[in-house]
Amino acid sequence: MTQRILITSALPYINGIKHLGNLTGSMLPADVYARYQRQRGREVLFICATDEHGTPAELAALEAGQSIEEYCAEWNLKQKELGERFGLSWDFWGRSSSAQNKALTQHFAKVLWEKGFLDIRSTRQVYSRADKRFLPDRYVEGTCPHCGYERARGDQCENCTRVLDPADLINPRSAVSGSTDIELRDSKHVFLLQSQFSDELRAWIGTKAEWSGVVTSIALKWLDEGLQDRGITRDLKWGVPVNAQDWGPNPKGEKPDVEGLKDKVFYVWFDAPIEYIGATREWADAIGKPNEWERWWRGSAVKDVRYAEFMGKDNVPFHTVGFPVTLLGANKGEPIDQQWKLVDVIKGTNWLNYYGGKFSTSQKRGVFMDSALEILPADFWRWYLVANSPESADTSFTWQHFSETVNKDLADVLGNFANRTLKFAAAKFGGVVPSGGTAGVKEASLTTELERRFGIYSAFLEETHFRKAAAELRAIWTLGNEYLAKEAPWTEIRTDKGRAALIIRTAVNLIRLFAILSAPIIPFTAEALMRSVKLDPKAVSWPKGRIADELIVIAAGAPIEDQFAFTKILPEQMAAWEERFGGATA
Ligand code: B3M
Ligand code: ZN
Repeated sequence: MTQRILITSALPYINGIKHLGNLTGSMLPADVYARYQRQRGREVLFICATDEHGTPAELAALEAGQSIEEYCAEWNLKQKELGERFGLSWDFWGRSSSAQNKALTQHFAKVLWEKGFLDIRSTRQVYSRADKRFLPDRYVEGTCPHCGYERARGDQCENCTRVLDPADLINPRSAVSGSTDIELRDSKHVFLLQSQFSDELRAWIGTKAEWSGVVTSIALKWLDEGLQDRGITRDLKWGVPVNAQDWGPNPKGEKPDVEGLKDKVFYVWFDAPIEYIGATREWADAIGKPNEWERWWRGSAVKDVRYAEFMGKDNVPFHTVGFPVTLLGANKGEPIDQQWKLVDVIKGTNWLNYYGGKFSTSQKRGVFMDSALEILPADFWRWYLVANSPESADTSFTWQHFSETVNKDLADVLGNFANRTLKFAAAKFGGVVPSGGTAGVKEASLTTELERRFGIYSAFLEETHFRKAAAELRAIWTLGNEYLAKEAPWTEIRTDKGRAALIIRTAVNLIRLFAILSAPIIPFTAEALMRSVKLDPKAVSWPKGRIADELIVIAAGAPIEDQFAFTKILPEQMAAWEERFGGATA
């Protein structure tokens, strides 16, 4: 097994605060995986960044009365701060508008052109004279020719879901200004010849047996429908400029139409995945080792790095087709030490809904990262979102379900176990780990069961099945609770103080073990648990040997805290939040 693990989560778009659906689909599972792999002692690089180009960012900046540069700089920092407060343990948080990404994006375009995988075509684009700009399809509005809906967008009618072309719309107008002073103009654009890669992609996807069903089926659906060549440039100002003047001749000996391609930028979905590499380069520059990024992306990385990508299912096509074509194209004819690393594992998640409907940034529907942290600590959310991760099907958030899950699992099972143990030790053993007694058959069977579940739990984490992993972790905590309830040290102490001491010593060691095993999912709670038994909160290496050895780490005489406090969500709080965020009525 390789020891170098590269992890990326889909790059959150720059325009504002992300909702819990965004968090649970990409950033959170990537973090759980990164934390787990670090605990295993593997070399991990966990990269994320804001995705900053494209029209929505431009329009958001306009609305905020800021320059696009100011707007992006501000929101990049805000998103970073919120992510860190959620415990997202990125090794680097970059920006797709960085100089590093610009250089790489332009590099890939040049290479792809010179290898014959780009084509320049003339297209008809909507130009708004009032706005003095070309309009992307979705910023043209008009009446749907199929159903008569008056606010259909140029790419699709929301009402009847038919896919449209802006030219189909009746009474077309600019969604930016509302102006009807628009026309179709010819414009040159660069196309990525994806259609040439169908067979190669199919063969490549065929080797990925470990991908989840939703990822493979979405990828294959695109291939089955016939891969279209894709326009990778746009008539915009904000983005990576098309550098056609730097391109040499293609294999047919043709030079690009430099004049026709001036004033264009690359399409945001072309440069955004390249930012995975770009951000790695930003990281390498930031740590003062400018060549270090190559170890993760080129040459030896192809074999020695295991690369995992995390994303919501809507992003799957771009990661199973678009980005791989960029890399496969660039790799064509290159020796192995010049090749780019392609992804090994794609983890795609289904939707987390809010009361059965979509979380929506534009409609402000659902719970967003900032307000979530305003009302509760990060681990409440982390636990709920991982334990109910929409891994095999869409799932629905409700305040009721959220409160029940968190209260039951974190307070009644985990928190209560730690608290009862510490309180009893304080009351009966002077607040230190008591000596006396020897482990017997009860401890042996506890250990056997822990060992078995620990193996399953580790395997689920390794395979990125986090929802199942959380269920297994909950079962592990329950073993502790059951042990305490059955062995009842509060009864034993009346007749056999040594036995009671042994039970509490075992339970204190279980607090440490539970902290270590919980750290990937609820890192803040894990630290608090470690502190409650007066251990270094960061000393959470994954158990390597037998679980029995983990249960004798904290020896008799060691000092411990006298309680472990864990808040519960009260019914009146839940009712207030339901009201504030609009539960079923949202
Ligand atoms: N920014 C996700 C989105 O906004 C998109 C992901 C890019 S990953 C390279 O839907
Ligand atoms: Zn329609």
